[in-house]
Amino acid sequence: MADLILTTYDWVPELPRGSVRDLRIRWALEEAGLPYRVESTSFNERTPEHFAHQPFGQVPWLTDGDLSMFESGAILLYLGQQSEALMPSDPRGRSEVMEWLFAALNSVEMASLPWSIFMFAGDTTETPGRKRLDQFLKARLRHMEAVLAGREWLARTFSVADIAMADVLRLVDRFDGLAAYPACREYVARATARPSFVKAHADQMAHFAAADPA
Ligand SMILES: N[C@@H](CCC(=O)N[C@@H](CS)C(=O)NCC(=O)O)C(=O)O
Repeated sequence: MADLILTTYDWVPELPRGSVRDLRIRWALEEAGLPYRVESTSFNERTPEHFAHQPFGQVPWLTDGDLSMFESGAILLYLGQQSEALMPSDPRGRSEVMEWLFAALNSVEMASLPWSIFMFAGDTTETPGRKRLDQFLKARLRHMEAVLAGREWLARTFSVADIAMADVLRLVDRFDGLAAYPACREYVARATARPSFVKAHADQMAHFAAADPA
């Protein structure tokens, strides 16, 4: 039996399927060829056991024997330390991956997530706050466009930083927010064409579909 156990919800509504963050972890596990299995926790009832693993009642979390870890970025770093396919072991290579992993979550997703919450809700009302949010995201995308125009992956080779960044940008692309940023779009297409992503995505879709009422 695999020691690595990834926990996600047993079911989610249609809208977030394909974007639930267990996908980042599935993607990394597939990329590294690490054996793992997936377990479910109830979406409708957040139990005390759920909060013991994830204090916000969210998913994903990963257990490795008696170690339990939440936050997709932390889990990606943990897995990165276990496979050169996810993060190089030399100090320079490792620091490049770490800085871009944090940039994905703390500089880009920080702007893209509030934006996508409005998009998920279908709210395009031009309020002053919304305008500021659009500008905030555009500024981040403009800089990412310049970076990605000059390189294939964020660090020397494909890494957990790309898993995080491509997943963050993928959600923006879902709402056509990358239309003016061709290098970002090509990067997302390049990353999501990897067999590891294709399998991770299909597995997540199948996992939630299996729990749909017949
Ligand atoms: N920062 C956390 C965010 C986790 C998160 O937002 N999980 C979502 C699914 S993608 C969730 O559980 N949403 C349900 C909720 O917040 O109640 C991470 O990256 O792991």
